Amino acid sequence: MNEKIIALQNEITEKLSATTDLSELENIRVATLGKKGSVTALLKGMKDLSPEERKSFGAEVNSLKELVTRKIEEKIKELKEKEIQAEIEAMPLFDITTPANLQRGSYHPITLVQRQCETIFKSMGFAVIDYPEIVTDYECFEALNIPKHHPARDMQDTYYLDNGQLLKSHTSAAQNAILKKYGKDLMEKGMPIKAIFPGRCFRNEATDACHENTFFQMEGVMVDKDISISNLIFFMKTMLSEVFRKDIKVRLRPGFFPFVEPGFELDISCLICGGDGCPSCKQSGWLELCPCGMIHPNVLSEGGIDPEEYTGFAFGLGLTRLAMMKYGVKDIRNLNSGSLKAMSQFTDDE
Ligand code: FA5
Repeated sequence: MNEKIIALQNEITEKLSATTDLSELENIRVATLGKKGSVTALLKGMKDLSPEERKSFGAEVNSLKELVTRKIEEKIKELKEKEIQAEIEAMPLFDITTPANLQRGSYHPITLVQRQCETIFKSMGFAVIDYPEIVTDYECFEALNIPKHHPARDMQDTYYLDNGQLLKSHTSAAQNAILKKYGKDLMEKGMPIKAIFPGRCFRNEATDACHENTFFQMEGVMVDKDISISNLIFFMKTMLSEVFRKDIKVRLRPGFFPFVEPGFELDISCLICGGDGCPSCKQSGWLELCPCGMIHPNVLSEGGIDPEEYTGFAFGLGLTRLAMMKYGVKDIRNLNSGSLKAMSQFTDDE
């Protein structure tokens, strides 16, 4: 190998290994491979050599150029990695003794009343059952004594899927499946069906201070021999007195629902205006809260239960409205606002 080339290679290798920063490395690159660099100068000087010398000298200079290029690339990688490592090391360490400055989360007011109602009903022997939000026309209407084209369907327009299923417009949609699933077994054992099933409901309707298109209900059913309206009234009274823990005015009036007979509307005197009338109660002083009634014999039969032998009650508590009344939320739409600031002010008072 040409001595000049060997000397230059040693000199460059030494400089490269001594380099500790990227800008210095760039200077070496320019001084060797740049236009006026030492390796480039050797290549340029080849024109003065004889053709024989040029061949072997040219091959040696080219391999020197390749070697220097490779070493520079390796050095760039090495220095960049060192730079990142230094940055990481310079970062402050986590101080685990620093007190956490996190905002605590909170339950949504609807979750709070739902849990409270579940506790109340569980303590009275009711099971809590979860049910899907997407149901069939049969579950939501036909099994509930509301055949196709029945005018009662107009009261509950909802959202339909392409496959004919729908978003349930009321939690009553779970009644038939629950009667079928648990009825026979419990009846054979001489035990009542006692279940509540809270869930989200959907209705295609205009919103106002007390109507949302997405809201929560909690259905309840009890079926056994000799169940009567007095049982229904007892459970409604117990639930309301436990939830509000103060005297509230309620009224029971006849109400029509094809799946109960007789049917009632249970209204609560508006706790926002004290019964004087305001937008929260549509100026009536009363808010429809929990329609209920004795399960219609057709609904019991459709659920596989003999209406000659058994009777039962059902109710459909408006959980979202209950949260409004309990927490003094004037407009139901605030409950779906997703505002953490607004919702975090409510706490479980149990
Ligand atoms: C029903 O949904 C019946 N399934 C209730 C029922 C069950 C009756 C069992 C008899 C036996 P209604 O459409 O009235 O009924 O709704 C029941 C309750 O849900 C209302 O009293 C109200 O508190 C609440 N609710 C109904 N629509 C809305 C809405 N758009 N926004 C908020 N709450 C609503």
